[in-house]
Amino acid sequence: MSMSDARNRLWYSRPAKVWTQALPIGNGRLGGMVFGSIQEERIQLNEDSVWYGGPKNRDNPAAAAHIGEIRRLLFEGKPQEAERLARLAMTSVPEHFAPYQTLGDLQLIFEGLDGEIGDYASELDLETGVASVAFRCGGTEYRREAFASVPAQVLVVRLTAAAPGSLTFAAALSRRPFDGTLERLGDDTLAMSGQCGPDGVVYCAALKAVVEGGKAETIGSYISVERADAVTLIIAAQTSFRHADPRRICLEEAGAAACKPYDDLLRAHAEEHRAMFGRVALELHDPHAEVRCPRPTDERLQRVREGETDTGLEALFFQYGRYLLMASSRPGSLPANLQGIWNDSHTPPWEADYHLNINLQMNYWPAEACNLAECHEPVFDLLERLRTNGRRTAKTVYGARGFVAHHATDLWADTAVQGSYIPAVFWPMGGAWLALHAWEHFRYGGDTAFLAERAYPVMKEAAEFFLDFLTEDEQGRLVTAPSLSPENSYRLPNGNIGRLCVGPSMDSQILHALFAGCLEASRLLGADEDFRAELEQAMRRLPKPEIGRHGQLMEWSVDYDEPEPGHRHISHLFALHPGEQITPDGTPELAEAARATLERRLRHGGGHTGWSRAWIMNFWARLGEGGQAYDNLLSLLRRSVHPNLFGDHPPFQIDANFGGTAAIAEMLLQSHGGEIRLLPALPSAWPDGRVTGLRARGGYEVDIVWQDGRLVEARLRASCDGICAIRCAEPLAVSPERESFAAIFSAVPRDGGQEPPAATGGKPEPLRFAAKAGGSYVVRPSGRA
Ligand code: FUC
Repeated sequence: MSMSDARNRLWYSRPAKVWTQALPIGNGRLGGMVFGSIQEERIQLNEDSVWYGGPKNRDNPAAAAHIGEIRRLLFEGKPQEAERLARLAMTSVPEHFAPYQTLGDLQLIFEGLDGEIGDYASELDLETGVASVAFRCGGTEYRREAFASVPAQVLVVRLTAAAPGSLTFAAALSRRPFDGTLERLGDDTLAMSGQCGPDGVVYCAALKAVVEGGKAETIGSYISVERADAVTLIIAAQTSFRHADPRRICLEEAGAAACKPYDDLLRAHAEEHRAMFGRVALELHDPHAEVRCPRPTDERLQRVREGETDTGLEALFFQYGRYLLMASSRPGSLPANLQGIWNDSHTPPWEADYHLNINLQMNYWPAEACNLAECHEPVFDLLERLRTNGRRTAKTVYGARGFVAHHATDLWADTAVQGSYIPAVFWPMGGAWLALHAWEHFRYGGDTAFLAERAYPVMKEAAEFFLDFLTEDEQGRLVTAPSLSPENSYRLPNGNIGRLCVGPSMDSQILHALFAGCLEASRLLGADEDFRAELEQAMRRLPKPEIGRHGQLMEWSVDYDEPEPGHRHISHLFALHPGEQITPDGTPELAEAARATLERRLRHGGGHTGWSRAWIMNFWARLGEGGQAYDNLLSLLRRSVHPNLFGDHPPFQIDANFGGTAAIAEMLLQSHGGEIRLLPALPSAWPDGRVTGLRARGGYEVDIVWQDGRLVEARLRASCDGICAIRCAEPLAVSPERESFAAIFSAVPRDGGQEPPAATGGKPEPLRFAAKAGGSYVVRPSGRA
C-alpha cells in the first residue's frame, strides 16, 4: 500500500478509555469502534438496520377531525388550548418509535501481553480507511489493523507479531443484554443470532478466524487461538431488514472474505476508499504547524482548547467529516443517523434516529460540495419510503394529498408524529426539507434522468401536500397551521408561552425553496404546466421574511417576545442557509437582519450544541464573514468535539462533524444563486492554502490556490455544458487549460460589456463564460491573467 499523508491521520499514544476516544471505521452499513486496548481489545460493532421493533401505522385516526379546531384555536391566539388538543388528537398511537441499537462487541482477550509496553500508537488513516494499533511488548512488535470493507461487506481485523507464534488469545462476539443464540461452527467460526423485539429485525453476526501458524478451536463462547504467527478475523453481520435469511447471507459473506488473502482484502478496500477520499485535498499553510510529525490528536485538541490555533487540525477536522460520511452512508446503506452508524447503546439519546428538523439534513450538507455525491443516495432511498408512508399520514392526519413527514423518522421510514414533546413533534415540514436534498443532488451533478425519475416526483408530491394543507391567514397569505418553529417557544403579550403557531418563518422559507425548485424542475422537464401555474400562485402568497423590533428576522409571523433568545435552533435563517432566498447582494436588508439575528442568538449563549455552532459557521460563511465563521470553528473545536474528534451535542452527535465540514467548504467556495464564488469567506487565519476537488452547482469540480489572502488561480472542470458565472473579491479572467482537450469556450460578456468585466460599486461583476462538458478552465485575477 502506498504511503499516505501524515496530515490525514488521527493518532494517539494511549488506548481509548471511553467510547468517545475509540476510532470509528465503517462501510456505510457496518461500523466498528476500535479501542486499541492491549490485553483486552474491544471493537464495538454496528449494523445499520439493527433497530428495535417493527414497522407500525401509528397515525392518530382522531387527527383529521380535529385539525380545523386546532387551527381555529391558534388563529384565536390560544396556543395552549391548541396544544392540549393536538397532544390528544395528533400524538401517535403508540407515541414513540423504537431506537437504533448496538450490534454488540468483538472482544479479544490476549495472553502474554502483560510485560512492559513500549512505542504504543493507535491511528486512523483517513486516506486508506484503516485503523491500526502498534506496540512493543517483551521485545516483540505487535500490530493490529482494522477496516470496514465496501467490496467485501465485512469488517476485517488483522493481528500480527514480529516473532512467530506470539499470538494467543480468545475471541468472542457479545451483546448485553442478549437473549439470542450463539453457535460454534467448526473450529474457527462463531455466529450470534437474535431478534430486536418480538416484531423487530432478526440479526446475525458471524466471526471467523483465519489462522496462520498455531491453531484455532471453538470452546464455549470463544474461538481460541494459540501460538499463531498472524490471524485475520472476519466479522460479517446482516439482518432481516434486507434478507429473508440473514444468517445464511452473513455466513456466506464471512466465508467468502475468509477465502481471500489478507493483502487482497486490504488492497481492494484501500483502493476503493482512496478513490473517493482522495477527490478532495485541503492544505491550510501554517508556518508554525508541525506537519511531519504532529503531536497526538488529543494533545493537539487540548492545546486548541487552551487557546492555541492549529490549522492542520482544522484541515484534519474537515477531512474527518468527509471520512465519517463515507463510513456511515454508502449506496445501499441506510442514511447516517444522529450518531452516523456508531452506537454502543440499546437506548441511545433521541433513539439515534433520523431527526428531520435539522440534523439529518445537516449530515448531508457536505455530500455534494465535498465530492461525495454517492454518499447522498441513502437519503433518496429513504425519501422513497417516506413518500409511501407519508401519503397515508397526509391522508389520515390532515386529510390532504401528497406526502408528509414530521420531525423524526426511523428504520421503517415512519412518518407519523413522533412522541409528544410539543416544541418539536407537530411539525409537518420534515419531508419537504428532505426532498430539497434530491434537488441539490441534481443541481450539483446535472443528471436529468435522476431529476425526472427521483427528484422531481418526490418534490412534487411534497409540494402537493402543502397545496392542500396551507391555509389563509387574516392578511390573505398562505400559512402552515398547526406548525411550530423547531424547537423554540414564544411569549404572548399575556405572558403565556406557546409552541404551536400559525405560519412560522422557517416553514414559508422551506416552501419557497421547494416551490421554486419544483417550478424550475418542471420547466426543465417540460412537465406539468397546470401544476406549475397552481404552484406559482401559491408561491406568491407565501409570507415573505420580515424584520422585527430587534432588527432581527422574525421567527414567527408575529414579532413575539422570545423566552430563550439564545435558542440552539436558528430555523428562521433557513433562507440564508441552506436556502438562498436571502443573500448579501440580492437582499441586503434581509441579510443585515440575518446578521442581527445571529448576533442576538450568540449574545444570549447560542451555539451551545455542536450542530448549532456548525450551522452558525455556515450562516457566517454565507454572509461573507470569514473571521466570524473561523471564530465559530474555534469554538466548535474547543467546546463541542470529543478526543476522537466526534462532534458533541453533548452527548455525542455526529451532525456537528458534517455541518462543520460543510461550513469549511462554504468558506472556500459557494455556488448558490446562480454564481460560483471563490474564497467568499476566507479568514485571515488561513492566508495561504490550496483546496482541490470541491464541487459547485452547475456541474463543476473546482481547485483553488490562494496566497496572502488573495486568489492566485482556480481551475474548473465542467461536467455539463452551461454558462459559468464566477466571481471573487477581484475581477477575473478565464482561459482554457492548455492541456484541456475541450478548447471550445467563449467569453459571454454580460449586457454586451467588455471582458474582463469592470468593477461596479467596489464589487466586481461576475465573469461569465460558456463552459463545455469535459472542458477545464483556469480562472485568475484579471490583473495577473
Ligand atoms: C434536534 C435538537 C436537539 C437534538 C435533537 C436530536 O431537534 O433540538 O438539540 O439535536 O435534534
